[in-house]
Amino acid sequence: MSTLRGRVAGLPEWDRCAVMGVVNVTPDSFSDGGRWFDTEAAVKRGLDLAATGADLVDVGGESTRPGASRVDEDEELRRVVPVVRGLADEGVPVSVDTMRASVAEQAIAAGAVLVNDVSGGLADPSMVPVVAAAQVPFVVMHWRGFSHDMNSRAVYGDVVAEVFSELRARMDAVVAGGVVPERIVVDPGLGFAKEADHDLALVAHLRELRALGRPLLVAASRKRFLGRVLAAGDGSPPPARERDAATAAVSAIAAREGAWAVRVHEVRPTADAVRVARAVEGAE
Ligand code: PMM
Repeated sequence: MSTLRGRVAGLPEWDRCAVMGVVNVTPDSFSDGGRWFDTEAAVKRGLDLAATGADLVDVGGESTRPGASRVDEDEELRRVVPVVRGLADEGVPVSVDTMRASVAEQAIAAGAVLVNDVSGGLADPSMVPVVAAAQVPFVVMHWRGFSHDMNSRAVYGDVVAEVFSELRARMDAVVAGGVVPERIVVDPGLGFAKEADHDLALVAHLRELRALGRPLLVAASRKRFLGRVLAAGDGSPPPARERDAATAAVSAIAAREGAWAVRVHEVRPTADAVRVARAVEGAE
């Protein structure tokens, strides 16, 4: 079982694909921006997600939706650190979603057990040294540049092969920077410098990404490619909050393909999906 999904040093080992619930402490994330934009509401949301079946809660203070501009550092710290502390104090395993080393460092001090950097350490040269020194697990996501113009970078000949080799290069750089391989999680970065067809191809070929040799995190939740799959006859996509059943469908597929974890906004349908996938696996 652990050979299928892999193990991440420093984190519990679940007997199925883990569920990471999302709390975006932002006014502008594309799927849930503004809903948990004060500390108390955000902590409560995280506790609810844990109670509904989240194994980890991912706390972020910067929107990475296409076109988004960056939040300043003090504001990101102000948003994220008290929420991390509030959840960690309640015993929830917290991951921090940030591209800034200072935010990662303070979140770790406040109790975060994992750093989820959508830039895989590229956005801030201090990130890898901070993660290496803190000896916490690190999510290395496939990333080609900041959100403000990432759509222009969605150009691939063979998206699966290119994401694979770019992730391998990032993993090597992160290991060279002192993070031990046993603490690395890889993520194809669905929706980041990718069109819907690229995202679908990556979901179809998750098994190949497992050949990177590290546990795989898949974050499809409510993303644009699902909007396109679900679009009405006139091409208009359903709003983000009406994509949770589609998200759970991807969670079941990802779990069957051996993903270590899936990152979702609405936990319950995905918690059910990964349990079904586990039961089917047990019946093989
Ligand atoms: N996507 C978003 C934010 N954080 N982290 C990882 N590891 N992988 C992702 O694909 C990812 C992420 C953007 O989605 P959101 O703003 O709706 O949370």
